[in-house]
Amino acid sequence: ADQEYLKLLQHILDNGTDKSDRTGTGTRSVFGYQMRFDLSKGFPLLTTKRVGFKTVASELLWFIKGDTNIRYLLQNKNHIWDEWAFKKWVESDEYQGPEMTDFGRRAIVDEAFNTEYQKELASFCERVLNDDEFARKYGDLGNVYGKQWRNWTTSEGESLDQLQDAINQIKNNPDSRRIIVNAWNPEDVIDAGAKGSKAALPPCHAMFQFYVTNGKLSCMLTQRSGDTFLGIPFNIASYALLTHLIAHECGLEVGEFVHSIGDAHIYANHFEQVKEQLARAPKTLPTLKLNTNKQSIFDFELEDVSVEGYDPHPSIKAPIAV
Ligand code: THF
Repeated sequence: ADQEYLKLLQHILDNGTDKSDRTGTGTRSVFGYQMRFDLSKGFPLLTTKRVGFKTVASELLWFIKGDTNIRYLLQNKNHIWDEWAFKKWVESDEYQGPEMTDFGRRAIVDEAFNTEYQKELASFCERVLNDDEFARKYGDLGNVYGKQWRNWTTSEGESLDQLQDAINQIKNNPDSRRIIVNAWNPEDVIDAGAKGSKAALPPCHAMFQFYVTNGKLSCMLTQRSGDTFLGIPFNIASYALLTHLIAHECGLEVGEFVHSIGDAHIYANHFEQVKEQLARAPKTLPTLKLNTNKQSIFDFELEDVSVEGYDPHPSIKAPIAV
């Protein structure tokens, strides 16, 4: 798995074009890239840097529950979505604290501001954890993944459970070429991130499709935009875990995870980290352990999933672009 991923990093460094972006950080990027991971050869959690499996798993279980409020993530010490909820809070009329405009970029370049920002962000997380009313209002990211997967609202006001439908199709009509879950809802995406919008940001992993052959379940993800150093390792592990969970429920073995990316980029402030990772030798992949007393993916909790034999190189820190 590492080889396939390292090849993408090298490909972007060698062939990408330097391009400005929404966050003002600057990226090097390529357009249109596909990776394949044979899930029967080990669980694709990168070994050339440590990737937090519990963080991947709690995020995925949060999507599967149909939850869009970061409170569940915080309860599981998962902080990868904090900035997006925090952004809604500091842009609201109710916010009275220090000026936080453009906090993501300023936190990186201004040490004094960063101290103030970290303090403000920590107290925001405390409030989401402890204040129900506040959490309802400001912990929610709106119509993001969990909502679209489990509770897509139709033009008639009905609710669709795309994930349950996909599982039903895998069980009952496995040759189907229509086993798709779509997170890209044009109506919600059009002004995503703007003040008062229905979604905090448009989905990066926009749609996925399942394929069954020879008793094996494969999954292909179509991702519009990929933060190759920070996000992609999470996305690979997340969809690999999802494929395992659904295969388990449906009594299938795992096949391949195919990862298609539109704009695959490396942020300019990740170049040093990427070079460090490229110099490392891949190790043996871990194996995934699922609690076999559970059947339905909707019953799985964090303690029901783990990896065995994970002995990666150390983690490599990098700033996230917001
Ligand atoms: N925005 C950007 N710029 N990149 C992304 O990958 C991204 N995501 C989600 C939404 N917006 C995005 C959030 N996913 C980390 C990993 C995934 C994230 C956000 C942050 C991260 O910082 N990882 C660190 C430490 C994580 C930890 O706490 O264990 C790492 O070293 O991997 C794409 O889905």
